[in-house]
Amino acid sequence: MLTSLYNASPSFGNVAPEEAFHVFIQEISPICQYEPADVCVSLAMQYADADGDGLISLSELQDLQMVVQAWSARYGDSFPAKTRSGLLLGQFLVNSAGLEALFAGFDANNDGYLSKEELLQDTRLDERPLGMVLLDPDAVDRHALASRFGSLAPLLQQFFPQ
Ligand SMILES: [Ca+2]
Ligand SMILES: [Ca+2]
Repeated sequence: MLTSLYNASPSFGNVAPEEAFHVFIQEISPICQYEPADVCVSLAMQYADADGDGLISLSELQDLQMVVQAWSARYGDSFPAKTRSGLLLGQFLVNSAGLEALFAGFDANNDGYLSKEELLQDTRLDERPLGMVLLDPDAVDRHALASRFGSLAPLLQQFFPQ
């Protein structure tokens, strides 16, 4: 099991945040591939939750976005083409929708924090790994999920043929 050593907090010894993130990704990848989705989601949340209050604030999400950008700029060339295009698509969607709007779309109780329940409000987790759950139309309310992307919703709907 991972420790909370790897989180997005600025002080991680002398290691640049994108290096720490690179280590984290290598550790979490097999877990997310093979373990039940909840384990993967919990670890990802723990990573983003720099102040350890169990919730994700907008500034924690903005910090994470910067780390991910630095990480893909530094390591992106070594990724397989499929991973690289997935990352670019993800960054495009987040940038286009706007991180703040996206945050608000998931913050169901409007308290300025994202809980795990809010992040997963369109998804029904089971014992399968996250990738399999997300590909299962019966486990994800894709229309609800797409609607959180505001003006990008119609574009996203096209990825989800019903
Ligand atoms: Ca937090
Ligand atoms: Ca909330």
